[in-house]
This record gives sequence, C-alpha cells and structure tokens, in this order.
Amino acid sequence: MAATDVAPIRTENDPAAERDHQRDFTDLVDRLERQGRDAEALLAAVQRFEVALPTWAFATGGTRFGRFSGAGEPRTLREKMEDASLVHRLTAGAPRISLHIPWDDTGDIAEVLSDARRLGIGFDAVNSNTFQDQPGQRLSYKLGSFSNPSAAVRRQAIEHHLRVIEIGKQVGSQALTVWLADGSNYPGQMSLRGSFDRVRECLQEVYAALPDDWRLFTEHKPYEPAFYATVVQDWGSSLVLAQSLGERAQCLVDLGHHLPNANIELIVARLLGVGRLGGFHFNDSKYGDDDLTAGSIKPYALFLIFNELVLAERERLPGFDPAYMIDQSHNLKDPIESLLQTVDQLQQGYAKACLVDHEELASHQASGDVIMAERTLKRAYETDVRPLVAEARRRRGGALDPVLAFRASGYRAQKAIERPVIAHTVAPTHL
Ligand code: RM4
Ligand code: MN
Ligand code: MN
Repeated sequence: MAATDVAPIRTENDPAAERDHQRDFTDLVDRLERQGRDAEALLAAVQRFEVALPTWAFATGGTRFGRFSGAGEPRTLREKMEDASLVHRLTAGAPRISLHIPWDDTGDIAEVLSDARRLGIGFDAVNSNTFQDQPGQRLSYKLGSFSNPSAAVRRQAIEHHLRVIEIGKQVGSQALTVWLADGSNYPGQMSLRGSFDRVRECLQEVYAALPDDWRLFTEHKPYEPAFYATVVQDWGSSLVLAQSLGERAQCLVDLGHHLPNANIELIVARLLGVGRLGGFHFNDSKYGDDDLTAGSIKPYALFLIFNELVLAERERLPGFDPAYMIDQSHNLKDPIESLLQTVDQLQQGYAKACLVDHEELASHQASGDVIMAERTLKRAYETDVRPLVAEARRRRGGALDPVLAFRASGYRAQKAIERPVIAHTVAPTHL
C-alpha cells in the first residue's frame, strides 16, 4: 500500500462487544423512554454534532523542557490529513481540519485540495501565527506583532493575515482565528492602552479584507508567553475587539485560556447573550493552557458549557452558529488516540446536555427550587450515554469504541514503517 492510501480499518468485528452494546443500548432506550425522551431524536442530534481537528495536534507535542516523539507520527500536512480522516472515520464526528499557517503552508494548494477530496475531509477556520519568527522572516515578532510600536512590524503581521485569508479562501474555509501572543513580561515594557489600540487598528484592516461570508474569531489567553500583561488577555478584551470590528467578528473560547476557577459556562452565556460567541477550542486543563484531552479533568464543567449551547440551540438564539474545534497538545498520549477520546468525550457531553429538560429546569428556577433545579441538571449529567453515542457513531459508519478499533487496526504500527523519522521535518508545535 502506498503511504498516501487510506489504511483499511475494521471498525468492529467483536461479536461479544456487539451483543453487549445491543443490550446496553436497548436498556438505555427503555430508560429514556420511561422519562418521556425520544431516543431517536437524541441519536439524530448526536449524529449532527461535528467538531474540527487541529492539524497541529497530530504530531507529538512537547513542553519547553522537551519533546518525546512517538513512532509513526505524521511529518507532513498530507500525513496529518490521513490521520485526521481516520479520526473522522472512527468517530463519524470530525469531518474538517483547522489549518495553521505557516505550519501548514505547503505551497501547493491544488495538492492539498486533492488530498482532502481523496480523504473525505473539509476545512474549518484557518489560524494565523505571529507568535514565532519564521526562517527568513524580515522583521521579528519578539516584541509583538499587531501591538508592536514599529509600523513596519505591524504591516508585516497584517500581510501575513492577508496571506492566511488567501489560503483559507482557496481551501474553502469561512473563518479566521486570531490568537496573538502579544504582551509584556515586565511593567513598563509596553503601553497598556497603546498596545491594545494598535491591535484593534490592525485587526480592523484584516477584518476589512475578509470575504463577505467569513467570520473573524478573536481568541484571548491570560498569560504565556507574556507573563505580565497579555494584550488580548480575557474575554472582556476579546469582546471589545469583536464589537469594535463589526457583526462578523466574534469571540473564540479556548477552554484552557482562563485564570484558575473561572466560570467558563458563565462566560459562554454572556457571549451568547450579546451574539458574539464564535466558537471553541476544546481541551481541558488543571492549571493553565494545559491542552489536555477534553473531559479528562473537569467533565461536569464541559457538560455545563454544552448545556448553555444546547439551550441556545433550542431557543434558536439569533446568529447562533458556534464553530466547534479542538486545540490540544499530546506529549504523552498517542495523538490519534487522544483525539478519538476527545471526540467521544465531546459527543458524550453534548448528548448529556441534550438530555436536560429545560422546561422543567425553568419551572424550578421560577419557583426557586434550588434542589430540584440542580437535580434536573444532574439527572442528565449522570445518565450513562455511552451506548447512545456508540450507536450514533455506528449508524454513520464509525466505531462503537474508536480507541479499541484504532488499536485493533494496526494503523500506528503500519505508519511507524511508512513514516521513518526524517531529521528536522516535524514542526515543533506547542513547544
Ligand atoms: C495557543 C492558542 C492558539 C493555538 C496556538 C498553537 O495557545 O491556543 O489557539 O493556535 O496555541
Ligand atoms: Mn486555542
Ligand atoms: Mn492555547
């Protein structure tokens, strides 16, 4: 088999697992129906749930202390796309990738498009990168890009964004995500107001260059690499930017980009309330921008976020159209396995949120019944929806258990042979 062919994957052929699944699913349908829920409608909702995969999450990640690469990791965009298409086939819920430029700028869009067609994947938001200097780059971003006091550096950063939009147009993206590392490490290093004004001015120019059917997502992050003051530090700064740009500018919420104990579902509710929730970078964290597998640390918080989203969906909130994306770094787990786990966790979180009886919740809220209101949420959260999401995947050609199907397939061992490590080829993402 050529290295570019899609490896055949036996999704399931374990009769015992199949039988157990049928019994578990029938039991769950029975339980749901006793609660007056329509299991088929829930299945259809889970089948509609889609999330985009980040190309930068397929190679082994690292920390600033080191990187421990795994065998068979992808070395090129084509190989990342092969892995992405496998994740989609097993989960039936991840049909698009999110490109990061210049990491994914191969210089040959026609080839990227033909690979994407062959692999059956599409393109979500494109991401810019002014947080690193690239080889041969004229001016340095060491002291900022859009916030840089030098007009020439700002111009270079704007030009980069125009190029990202150009690539996005060619692959059929409809959104640009801008995360800026701009900020300072020491008081006095930069003007706190001036730097924000400069970012806003540059973004206005980028926004003006967006195609009419595109959105621009501003992504905030409290610290790292800036350790004293980040320019787009919090959702308030992100919202100010989005509102000053125009209707098609919205905020992106990366679940790891909050100071400890922030109530992310509340932030989501606020952004929804003003029509500025653009999308998500799903992941999980214990301390900071840890980029861990979604649902691995705070699954209840993930459910509460989905609860806000499902409520907005049910209320048909005007303009509600969040872009769901993953942003993770895998420095210990096999990246494909982590992404399979992630999509499964998101499918479960979403399914549980779909189980919330919002009418009942509203009536408990109105009568001030705190216990019953909380129980309404907990009843949904504590339902074991695994048979439901497994069935949803299976009906769309995916696997009952994506991680086990992946392990049974021998894909990684095959790729370890096809993808020998070539020195200096793996982009040091998230280092
Ligand atoms: C940042 C941020 C961005 C991502 C980069 C690689 O921390 O989360 O979304 O593009 O990492
Ligand atoms: Mn992110
Ligand atoms: Mn991040």
